Amino acid sequence: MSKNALVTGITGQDGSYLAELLLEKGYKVYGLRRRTSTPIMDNIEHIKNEIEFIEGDLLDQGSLINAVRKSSPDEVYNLAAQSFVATSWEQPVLTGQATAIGVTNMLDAVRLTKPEARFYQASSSEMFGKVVETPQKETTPFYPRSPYGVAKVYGHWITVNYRESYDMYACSGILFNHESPRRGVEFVTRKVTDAVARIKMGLQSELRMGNLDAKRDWGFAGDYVKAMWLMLQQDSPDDYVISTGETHTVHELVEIAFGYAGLNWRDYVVIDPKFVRPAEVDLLLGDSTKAQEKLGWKLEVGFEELVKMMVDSDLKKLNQK
Ligand code: NAP
Ligand code: G4F
Repeated sequence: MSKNALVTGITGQDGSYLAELLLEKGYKVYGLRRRTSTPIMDNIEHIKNEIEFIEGDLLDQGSLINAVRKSSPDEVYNLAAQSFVATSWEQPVLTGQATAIGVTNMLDAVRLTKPEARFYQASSSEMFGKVVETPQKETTPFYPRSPYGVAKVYGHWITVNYRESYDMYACSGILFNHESPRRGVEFVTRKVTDAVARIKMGLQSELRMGNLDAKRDWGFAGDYVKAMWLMLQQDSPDDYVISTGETHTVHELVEIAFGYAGLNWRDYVVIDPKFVRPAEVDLLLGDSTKAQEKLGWKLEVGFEELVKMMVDSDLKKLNQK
């Protein structure tokens, strides 16, 4: 018998890779989708006919109950969120409503409608913020540095709380930054690779950026969604860090991306205070030993390969226009 999965955030980067993985595994995939005036489904255009969409929003409890009822899921992946850290200072309340309270709305919809469904919460390394130890692992205390990070800490603990209060199979995946050609263009990796392609094609002359000294543990989204699935296939629910165990500066990212296209980044990158954040997360470096040992999860794409994949994809997109 095939399993049913309900994925929130299906139009996003991770939702698209996870939907592909679940369809490959024979799942019936239901996707929660918000109604938008201009429907953009670039990430899932190629699989949209295989997905059953249910209209809903994390802010609308009734729509979530309806989604769980309609899909009768064996597994629920809660990926939806206001996920851009910089925006969380511009819209802190909305970020709290979607990224924090939205998790309770989803957990409660599952608890009331199909409590035996397995639940995955998309937690984040942003929760470690001003890190208190390096590398960061499951037991590292949180010290969030943005309204987004604060909201994710709430989402993490409410997931743990529902597991402990109601004996639900609920897992929190603490994922470090993961990227791909499907990453939104406002995030730093894609902002850089998109600009490199545009500059190479003569469509852009400079790239304005913020803090080049920040360090991140960047992996490939396609590898990370496999960990989400593995977390829901275990005998008992638990929380796991997913990371590469390598850290790189934004500066290195810029150098590799421009260099790969035969460009010197110094000729194009301009530091603009507009992109510097009110409070920064200076260093993220994860230790995913637990996931490797207990889930058998492993990394396939390394940092340099990832950056080159994204530059190639952005060049290809422009060449097709
Ligand atoms: P993303 O590309 O920004 O996708 C976010 C998704 O959430 C989109 O499908 C969006 O729908 C949906 N969404 C936003 N607000 C919603 C609401 N109120 N109701 C219903 N849907 C809503 O994010 P991602 O990179 O795939 O990340 C997936 C999840 O993992 C997020 O929770 C993110 O915070 C978390 N995470 C990401 C990373 C990373 O490095 N990528 C690391 C750790 C954790 P629309 O298309 O309609 O906007
Ligand atoms: O790509 P970013 O915007 O990602 P950030 O803030 O690390 O958050 C991402 O990863 C989290 C996991 O740790 C997720 F939870 C979250 O949803 C999101 O996916 O910025 C990365 C770094 C920051 O230090 C930022 O200050 O790049 C620095 N940066 C420097 N110049 C810039 C820029 N970031 C952006 N977006 N744009 C710039 O021009």
